[in-house]
This record gives sequence, structure tokens and C-alpha cells, in this order.
Amino acid sequence: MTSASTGELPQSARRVQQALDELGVPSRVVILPHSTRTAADAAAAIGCSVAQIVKSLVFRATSGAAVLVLASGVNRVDVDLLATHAGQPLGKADADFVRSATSFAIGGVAPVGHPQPLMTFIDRDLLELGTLWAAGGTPHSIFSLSPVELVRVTGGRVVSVAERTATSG
Ligand code: 5CA
Repeated sequence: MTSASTGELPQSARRVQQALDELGVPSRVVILPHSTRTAADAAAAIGCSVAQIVKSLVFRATSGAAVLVLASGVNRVDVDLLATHAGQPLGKADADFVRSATSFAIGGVAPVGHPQPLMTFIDRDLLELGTLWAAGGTPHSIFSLSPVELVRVTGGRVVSVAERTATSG
């Protein structure tokens, strides 16, 4: 990854790097020349499978709380199933809500570095994988960690969140 850079991180990515350092994750946030805005973009930029990309999706509970779901890039989140885990109905979050809950803009929402801890759920499919890549605070930044580290640093509950269709089992 000669074109990646860890120097001169933008402020949002610096916040993620600082959180990783504080949490004892031995990983560097890297800035890539190509977009990592979507899971497919990120997989292409890194050269990994889309499944290894951690999507950070934010929902809004009826209580007003933000709910963070960390899902494999290949999965669609079943919102009804997620609401069952959360114990309350969930709605979509708009861009402003995502920004205020996480301090990051959509496309760069990192699993760590939020202003306050968020109710967090982790897609159990991620636990089957070796290395994961998650957004590093901007649509051009990313970092790697193991599934065990993801669970540890987010304190998320590992649950089934993926839509299961008749064809995918
Ligand atoms: N950087 C990549 C992965 S490393 C990334 O952030 N992917 S993501 O999947 O976690 O973020 C994009 C997600 O943001 C989309 O899947 C979608 O659920 C959400 N999103 C996109 N546009 C909007 C919008 N206008 N309002 C609310 N959520 C949105």
C-alpha cells in the first residue's frame, strides 16, 4: 500500500487514531487516494473482500437514542430484527443525526471515537472473519482490526442482524 499515508491525518481521522491508541488497538488509520465511502469502494481500495468491510450504520430509536450497527459489508441489516435486539422501534437516521451522534459524516462513520458511548450491535457474521476493515472517520480513511478487537473496543452485543432471504439461507 505505497499510496496510503498515515501522516497529516484530517481531524476526524486523527480522532479515530487517538481512540484506537487509547483503546490499545495496534492499528494505524490510513488515508487512501481512492474513495472508501461505501463498503464496495473500501473493498476495492484495500483489495479485500466486501464481507471484511465493517459498515457502521446508525438508526434512531423511538427514545431518541442512537443505535449503532456494525455489519459485514455484504449483509443488509434487517431493521425489524435489530429493533427486537434494541427492545424498541427503530427509524432511519438522517445525516444530521448521524453527525451529532457519532461526530462523523456518513461514509466515514468509525466504530470508535464517538462523543458518547452508543448502544452498539455487531453482526455475528463478522466474527467468522480474520481481518476486518472499518471506516477511519472520513470517506478516504480506513483501519484494520480483528473481530475480537472490534467487540472489545465497542462493547457491542454480537447478534444476528442480517436479512436472510430464501436463496441466501
Ligand atoms: N466507509 C465505508 C465503509 S469502511 C462506509 O462508511 N460504509 S457504510 O456502509 O458504513 O456507510 C454508508 C451507509 O450510510 C449506507 O449503507 C447507508 O446506510 C448510510 N447512508 C447513506 N446515505 C444516507 C443518508 N442520506 N441518510 C442516512 N444514512 C445514509
